Amino acid sequence: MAPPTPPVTVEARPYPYSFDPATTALVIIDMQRDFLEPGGFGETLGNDVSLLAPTIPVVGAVLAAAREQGMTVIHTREGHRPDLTDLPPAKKARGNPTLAIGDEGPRGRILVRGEEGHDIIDDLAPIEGEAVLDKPGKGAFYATDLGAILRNAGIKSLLVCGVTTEVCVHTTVREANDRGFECLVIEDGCGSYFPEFHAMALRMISAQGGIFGWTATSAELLPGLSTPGSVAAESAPSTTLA
Ligand code: C5J
Repeated sequence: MAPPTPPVTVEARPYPYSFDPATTALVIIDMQRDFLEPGGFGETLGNDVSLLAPTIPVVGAVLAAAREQGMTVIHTREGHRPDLTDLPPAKKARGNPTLAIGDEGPRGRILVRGEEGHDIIDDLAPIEGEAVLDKPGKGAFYATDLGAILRNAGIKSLLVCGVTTEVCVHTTVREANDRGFECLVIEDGCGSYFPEFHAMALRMISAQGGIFGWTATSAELLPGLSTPGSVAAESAPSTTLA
């Protein structure tokens, strides 16, 4: 029997976060062309998609480290069935976009499964053995088998990154928190079209002693992830309100 993996401890907010890579999954939220590249859903809503570009190398580095550790990796994609039967009329109508969900755009039908725009960007393409989870909503647990996948793999903790911080990342972290998972959100591995929402969304996670979980930068996380068993400088748990 393999010896138990020692926990990794990283500096984080509101206090250091410990996790065992063997029981931790990296969950990458919606790094799709529709959100990150011109001509997709994000842009049709009037957003500047270039604001999300800095997340790409960060998520790439965390993904590489997680793969090296043999961690469970989950990719999610927000989108709908081609017949749009899983698209609530309220979601289709909202946002006053130049192109609505299901309309033909430069990268295929907007936010529709199977279309070029719906897929994950090339830089972060999933590899064999990594689950790709299609979700019709903002949260990755809603109407998906994510809970079953994590439970069956013995996962207790999540490292979460992706876009956008205050929408799909936040909704997923809230859902995960209510299901008993410990979540660390990778600050620079998340992005928003609204920098102020990004900053506040991160603060909301770690506020009140970590009401939804922890946040850390990739610089804080990666050294521990590259050498499991390493322990970042330990400091006493803080109960300071953010
Ligand atoms: C949005 C998402 N922002 N992936 N989706 O509509 O955050």
